Amino acid sequence: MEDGRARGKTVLVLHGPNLNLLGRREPDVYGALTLDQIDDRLRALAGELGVEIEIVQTNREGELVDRIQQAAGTAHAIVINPAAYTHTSVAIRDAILAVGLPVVEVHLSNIHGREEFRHRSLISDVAVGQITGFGVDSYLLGLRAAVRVIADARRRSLKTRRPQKARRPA
Ligand code: CA2
Repeated sequence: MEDGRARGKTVLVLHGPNLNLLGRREPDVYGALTLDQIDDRLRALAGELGVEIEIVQTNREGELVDRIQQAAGTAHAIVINPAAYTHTSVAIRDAILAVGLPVVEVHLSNIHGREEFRHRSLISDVAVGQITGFGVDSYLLGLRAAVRVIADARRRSLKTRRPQKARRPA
């Protein structure tokens, strides 16, 4: 258990379009694991860290937007691989800004080492951070980062709510 302050909190993991094909095509770029195998590793790590995890894959931009909006009431942080929408989606960016939840952007491949059009992310500056190029470990590091962010926020809120020590009368 890394930080008990996040125990019982929920992290939403969102996988964007075509990631359901993982393990079946382009293993040189995206690795040999299937999405189910990545999800199994995420669930195992969530168990170790003591957090709840919800995982969704969709090929639809609008569904990613819906899930981000719904997360406002159900999750404490989001780990997202927006896949191709990383480079195009103002709608996903706006949804992230609207809900105000901490978001960790992850990519299997190093988007900065690939074609020019992949270098730009519309998400990175509204995310807490971006983890790119570590294969499945990008997701696992992303989950650890999300848990850390939740724990830090909780620590800060406990600090501001803690009653001040009574002062001795002069
Ligand atoms: O490296 C990543 O995680 C990406 O988000 C993956 C996206 C790509 O558009 C981004 O630039 C970087 C593509 C996901 C497509 O996944 C496939 C998996 C197997 C076979 C074909 C595509």
